[in-house]
Amino acid sequence: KYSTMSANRGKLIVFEGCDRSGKSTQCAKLIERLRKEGHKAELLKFPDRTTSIGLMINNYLANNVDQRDEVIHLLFSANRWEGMQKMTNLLLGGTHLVVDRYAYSGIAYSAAKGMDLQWCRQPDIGLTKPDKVIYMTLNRDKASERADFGGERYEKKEFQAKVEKIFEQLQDPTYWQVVNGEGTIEDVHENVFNVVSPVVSSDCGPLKKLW
Ligand code: T5A
Ligand code: NA
Repeated sequence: KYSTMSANRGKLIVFEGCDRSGKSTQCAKLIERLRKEGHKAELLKFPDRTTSIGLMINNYLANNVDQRDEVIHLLFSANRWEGMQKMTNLLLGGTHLVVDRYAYSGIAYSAAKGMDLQWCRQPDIGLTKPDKVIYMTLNRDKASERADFGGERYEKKEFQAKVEKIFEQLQDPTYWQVVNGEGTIEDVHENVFNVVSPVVSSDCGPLKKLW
C-alpha cells in the first residue's frame, strides 16, 4: 500500500533519559507544536501499559509482582514489537511519531541491574531505527525532587546513576542529541524544537532498522 522508499514518510523522534527528566512533558509539548505547524503527528509511549503485556509490565513496575530479569526484559521488548505494525503504517503514511522511551531504555534499565549488555540488545534487533533520539539529562538531585519520584521500582537515586552510565555508553552522536532538562518547560521545549525542526523537514531516506 505504501512505498517503503517514501521521501515524504513521517519521522521517528524518540525521547530517552532517566526517570523524571521531563520526557513526557516535552513529548506532549512537541506534539502540540508539530500539529500547530501543520504536521500530522502522533504520540506513542513505551511501555504501552494498555495492552495485556503492558499490564504485566505495569504490575512489575508497581512492585505488585516479581519477574526474572530476563522475563521482564523480554516483555518490554515484546511490548515494542506489538506496536511495530502501527508505527510503520503511520510513518509510511506521512505521520511523524513522537515516542516516549524506546529500546535504549530497555537496554539501559536491564543492563543497570548487571545483565549482559549484548544479551539485552538482541530482542530489539530489527525494530525501526529512530531518525533522532532526544536524550534528556537532569541532575539526579533535581530529578528526585520532582513529583512522585520513588513510587516505582527503578526510582532510586543509586540505580538511576547506573542507568545514566549505560545511556552514555549507548549514545550515538550520528543521531542522538542531548538536551538539558533543567530549564523551564518552555525553554527546554525551544531547545527540543530546534533539534526536531530540521529533522521533520528533511528527507531521511527509507526507514532503517535498529542494530
Ligand atoms: N523501562 C522502560 C524499562 O525498564 N525498560 C523498557 O524497555 C522501558 C521502555 C517506566 C519505567 O520503565 C522502565 C523505565 C522506567 O523506570 P515510564 O512509564 O516512561 O517508564 O516512566 P514515567 O514514570 O511515566 O516517566 P518518567 O519518570 O520517566 O518521567 P518523565 O517522563 O521523564 O518526566 P515528566 O515529564 O513526567 O516530568 C516529571 C515531573 O517533573 C515536572 C512534571 O510536571 C512532572 O511533575 N517537570 C518539570 N518541572 C520543572 N521544570 C521542568 N522543565 C519540568 N519538566 C517536567
Ligand atoms: Na514519563
